[in-house]
Amino acid sequence: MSKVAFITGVTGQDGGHLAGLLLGKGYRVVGMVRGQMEPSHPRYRQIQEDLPGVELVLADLLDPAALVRALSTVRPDEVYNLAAISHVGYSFHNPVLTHQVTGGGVLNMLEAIRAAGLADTARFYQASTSEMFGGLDYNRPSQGYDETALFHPRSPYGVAKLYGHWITCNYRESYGMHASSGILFNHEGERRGPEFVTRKISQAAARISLGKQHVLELGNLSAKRDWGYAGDYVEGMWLMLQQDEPGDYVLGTGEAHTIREFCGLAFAEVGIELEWRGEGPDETGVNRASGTTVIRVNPAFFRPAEVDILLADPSKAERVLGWKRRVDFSGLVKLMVAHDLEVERAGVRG
Ligand code: NAP
Ligand code: G4F
Repeated sequence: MSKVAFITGVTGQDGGHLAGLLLGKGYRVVGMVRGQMEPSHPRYRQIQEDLPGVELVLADLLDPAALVRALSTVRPDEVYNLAAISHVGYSFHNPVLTHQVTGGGVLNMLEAIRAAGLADTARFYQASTSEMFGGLDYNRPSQGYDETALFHPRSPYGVAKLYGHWITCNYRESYGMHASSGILFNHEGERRGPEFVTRKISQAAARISLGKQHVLELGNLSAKRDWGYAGDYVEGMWLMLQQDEPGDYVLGTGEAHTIREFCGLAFAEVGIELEWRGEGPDETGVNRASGTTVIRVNPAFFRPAEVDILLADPSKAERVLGWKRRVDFSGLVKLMVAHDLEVERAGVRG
């Protein structure tokens, strides 16, 4: 009998990578989708074409009864809760919804597992985040955040995720559930949504090199992130649920780079050498060969509170899970730009 996995957020970046990984391991994979369309609707054709074999079930993190129905029918061995409002900037504009979905949604999932009678058998993964650390000076960004570092979230998203993290720990301690929390640093790739900075840059580099776009507008260029490849991180999620005991694990690379550095590598991939001129909101990225401005700052993308630096110390995951990232920073930029060049040349969005 093959194992059964239930993935919320299957239409997202990580959901796609994880579904592919689990199908490859012989799992029966059921992905939860929301919205008013039936799972057979063409909107979901992309998942089904991309990952044939993923079954879809209709429910929403905000609808507890629908979650109980879905879980009672599927009766999974492993539940991966990846669904969330996941964009930090958006969470400042819609904090109440973020609190309900990204925070309260975790509680709805845990309660639904109990109500479906699966608390003793199903293993649970919660998608926690490095945004819970926040990155203030009195914390310890220079040595990297591990599982014992202090939390100090800096956005409604980070605060909601912290609730999700602690309620997962609480259900593990209260009901003995095999509930694990992956504290994941930024991970990117060809499935990343274009609203996140790395994909916005890789798409723009491809489009500008092909003459389809002139300028890329960005916010804070000096923020540093610990960026890895999403394909490596879903392997870590799976490993967490294969352990005898549940636990919390940081996944990251141990290297942090600025948005400026990401831009420099991405534009170099399409043959544009960038020169940075000016400072603050007047800073621009200029094509050194042509003298044309290809990047400028738009303060509309600044956040009310910023996380200046995120740096991981993933040594527990490396030691206990045997997890190791395979793709490094320059490899990540290369694969994203190569993908977007192919998509833009073919004239379809992907
Ligand atoms: P993503 O691409 O933004 O995907 C989010 C998913 O959540 C989508 O499938 C979305 O479905 C679903 N969703 C949103 N609201 C929902 C609701 N009310 N009910 C059911 N589903 C809902 O996110 P991701 O990058 O794959 O990240 C996966 C998870 O890891 C998220 O929880 C994120 O916060 C967390 N995380 C991500 C990173 C990272 O760097 N990627 C790092 C740390 C933690 P629709 O298609 O219907 O919108
Ligand atoms: O790509 P971002 O929007 O990702 P952010 O805020 O780090 O959040 C991502 O990673 C978290 C893990 O640490 C996840 F939990 C979360 O779900 C999400 O996947 O922004 C990265 C940095 C920020 O400092 C932002 O201010 O890039 C800066 N930035 C500069 N210009 C921009 C832009 N971010 C976006 N989205 N768009 C810009 O134009």
